[in-house]
Amino acid sequence: MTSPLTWPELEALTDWHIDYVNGPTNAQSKLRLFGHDESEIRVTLFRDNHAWCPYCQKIWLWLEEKRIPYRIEKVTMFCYGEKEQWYKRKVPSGMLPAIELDGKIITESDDILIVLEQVYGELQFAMADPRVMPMRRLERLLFRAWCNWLCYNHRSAREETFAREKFQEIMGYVEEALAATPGPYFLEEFSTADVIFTPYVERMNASLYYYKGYSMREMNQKMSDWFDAMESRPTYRGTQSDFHTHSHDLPPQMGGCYTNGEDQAKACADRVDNGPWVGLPDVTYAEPETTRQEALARMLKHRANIIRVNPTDDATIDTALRCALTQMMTGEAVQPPKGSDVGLRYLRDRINVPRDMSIYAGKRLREALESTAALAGDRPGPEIPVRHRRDQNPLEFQTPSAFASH
Ligand SMILES: N[C@@H](CCC(=O)N[C@@H](CS)C(=O)NCC(=O)O)C(=O)O
Repeated sequence: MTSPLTWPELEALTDWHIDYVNGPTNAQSKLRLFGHDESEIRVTLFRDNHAWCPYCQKIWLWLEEKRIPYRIEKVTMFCYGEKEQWYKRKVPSGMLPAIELDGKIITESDDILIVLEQVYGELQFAMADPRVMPMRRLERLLFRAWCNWLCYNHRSAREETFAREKFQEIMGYVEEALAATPGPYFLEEFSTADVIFTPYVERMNASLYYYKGYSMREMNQKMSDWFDAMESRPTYRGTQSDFHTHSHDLPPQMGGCYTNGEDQAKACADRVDNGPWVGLPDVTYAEPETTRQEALARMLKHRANIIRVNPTDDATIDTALRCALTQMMTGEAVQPPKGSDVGLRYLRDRINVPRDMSIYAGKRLREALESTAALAGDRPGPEIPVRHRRDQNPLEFQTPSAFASH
């Protein structure tokens, strides 16, 4: 094939759609009913636009597991844009997450879960249950060991090793806790304890691979079984991010993430940045058949804004994107226009999972963008900033077309 498909030809290749209101957990939903009537809604969840905030993921997952009807309002985080005035009037600190329950605002993720379980019942066990409390403490211990390893510029190899060993020591306790239950979860059954662990272990798995060359999921058998069990849940799959997204969303949120500079870390980071993405230990469930159709549908929906914000001129990137999408859908490589390598890699580096699409769809799209970019040249895209992510300001996508389906 020498020329790319046209946009209408591409449109004919996907009929991917999901039910945002009653279907599987999805980052794009603004309303969740689970078969209830809209009049039954008592809760609004305020969470960050990009699904980067770990504490928001906790509440999101809990509500999805309990199948509580709720609305979602998305708010901008400081690291990628300006906080909405309407949100500051509700929550003056601007902190996320928050819920509005029967008109009352509640902040602090643990307090939110406690209030929610008073209203809707526990997710298997109460937050204050004597079986849950030690798991909550263990999660915080692991969190601190992770921060101490990842977020400090260790000046000597000795300091770096000490931080790694401390983390591995706490991981050992986590392994023991998981081994002490009959199934793969933190308590006898899936429960609030698993929800509490989810956001940060997902971020640890990604960041330690990228910055330290340490594959948490592959090095800890029980943790690996836990991830596999979580991935069997459509709720978790809907909130699940990938290594690329977290490796680059964490630095501004954490105040910096530091590589140990080892060859292993460099190789891991190179794979996360440049592929191949399929096969990375950020997901192990079998790839659904519709992932390319999903990636295409999401691209079609946002293509006007995607083209507008791209650093390459509109006509060139328009053609180049169609080349990449044609390749993704037909398997045939199409030579993109000269000079489009930078623009294609700009987009490759800014696909966000699960904000834009599911984990495998993200991998397939990155793959198509990279293989097409490689035909045009080897120039990298503009560097991904580490102190802020204003390159991801959601205002750029807030046009009527972006909200057409809501
Ligand atoms: N202890 C709070 C922590 C919440 C928190 O740190 N939220 C961060 C995002 S992860 C936040 O809203 N920061 C303001 C911003 O980034 O805009 C909780 O558990 O809810």
